[in-house]
Amino acid sequence: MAKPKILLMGPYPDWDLVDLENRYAVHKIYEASDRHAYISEHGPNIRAIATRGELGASAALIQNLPKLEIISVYGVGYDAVDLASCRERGIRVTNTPDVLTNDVADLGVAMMLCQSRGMIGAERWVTDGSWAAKGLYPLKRRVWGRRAGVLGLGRIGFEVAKRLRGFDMDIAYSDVAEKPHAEGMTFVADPVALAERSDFLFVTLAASAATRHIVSRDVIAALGPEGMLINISRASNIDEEALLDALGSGVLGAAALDVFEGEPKLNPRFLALDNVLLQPHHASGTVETRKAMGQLVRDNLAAHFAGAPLITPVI
Ligand code: 8YV
Repeated sequence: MAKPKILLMGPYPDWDLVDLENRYAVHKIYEASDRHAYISEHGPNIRAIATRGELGASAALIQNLPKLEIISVYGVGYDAVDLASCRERGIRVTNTPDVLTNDVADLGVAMMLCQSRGMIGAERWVTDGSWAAKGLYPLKRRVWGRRAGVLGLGRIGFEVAKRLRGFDMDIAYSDVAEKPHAEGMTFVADPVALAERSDFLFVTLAASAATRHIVSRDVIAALGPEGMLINISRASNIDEEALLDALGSGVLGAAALDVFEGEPKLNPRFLALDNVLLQPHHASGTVETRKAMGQLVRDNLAAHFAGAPLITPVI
């Protein structure tokens, strides 16, 4: 029997690619110089898409794939997949929850520590000779015992909060409703009120049209000149222009960001700021987690083509 044809939206490590190429006729759209021509040629026979969380599948793409049955997302976030089109056509969607939760939480907390203690600048202070020439490194701000806010107490937000407890922090959270498992944390429904009572605000909510710019100009101003915003979710959750304005003017103290509008191309205004820590969307980027994510992508595809229940279905 002919191998099912699948479309890869972005590159995968060899430990996934070898298996994918064994099982499927793999079409790598990211290698095509003319994507429209590529889809016109191969689109009619594509039965599955494997894609990264932040790349996804638009309504226009889905429309050009009449035989599409499943989209297997390499990531927990599936905001880049047009779910309405999938629902309409009965196309299944899977993601990779749980396996990446701890690594994403680790990076969020690491960014808080790194930024608050000025570790990047401190290394430069050593390597550029400032330590020897100028003496002591400027004092930075403490983390332990301070106030943290978690915007979105899902799997990742919960793991962030669990880690913050180890720093004896006063933790509050916002979510659509109070969570039963949030012992020792204060529920604050309004994101502005949450920001007002936080020194560090973690953005950990799944992105959707409903959460777009939930971190608004008002939330950013409420966090204030001593506050730090840490984003390990999606850029769309934050009003990025407002964030850039606030970082530039000192309305907001600092930020630590793993995700950006239009990434991997950043708004150049970010590069001119000295109060932001910039990371290349790698919160899930450990060998262990990426292997587990790849395995789930492949297991979901295999289950689908074997007519078995999907492992981690979204729809
Ligand atoms: C990316 C992510 O998928 O889980 C998500 O939603 O954004 C990430 O894990 C990963 O960086 C691969 O590009």
